Amino acid sequence: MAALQDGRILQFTASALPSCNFVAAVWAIGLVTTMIAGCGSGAVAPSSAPTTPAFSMPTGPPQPSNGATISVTSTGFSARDLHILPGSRLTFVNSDIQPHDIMSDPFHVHTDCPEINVVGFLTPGQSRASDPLNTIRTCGFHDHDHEGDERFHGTVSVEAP
Ligand SMILES: [Cu+2]
Repeated sequence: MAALQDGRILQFTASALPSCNFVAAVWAIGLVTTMIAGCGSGAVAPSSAPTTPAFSMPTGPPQPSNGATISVTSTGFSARDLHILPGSRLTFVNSDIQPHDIMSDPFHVHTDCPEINVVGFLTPGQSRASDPLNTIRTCGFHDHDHEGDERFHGTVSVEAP
């Protein structure tokens, strides 16, 4: 029984190899490249099997909201990419046990969006809102005590509805 199975395997192998070798030889000299796929038995796997990558529909930019609240903890701002409607405010809540000092960018000079500078120094548990942000633009803000730390830096885009 075992001998019979071995015989079948040998017979199959012997008949399969020459055609594969022939196709490989033809491919090697560059005459026919598409014949490789016909060799079968997976001996020559297509190198570029088409795969369909997971594709999600683009969701578009975030819709601006009527103001936003950001809490500050020892690990930074709870939100660092905000989109609000013109005329609305950012409210900062100090949820830390340390004070934080909320200022507009740029670092050190704080001149970009003075509306944010009114938030300023917040003791633990304290909160304060910015002035209304009326101009369509993007403002950077940061904790002045953590300048250069990305976790304490954010941007708010004031966008038309
Ligand atoms: Cu600063």
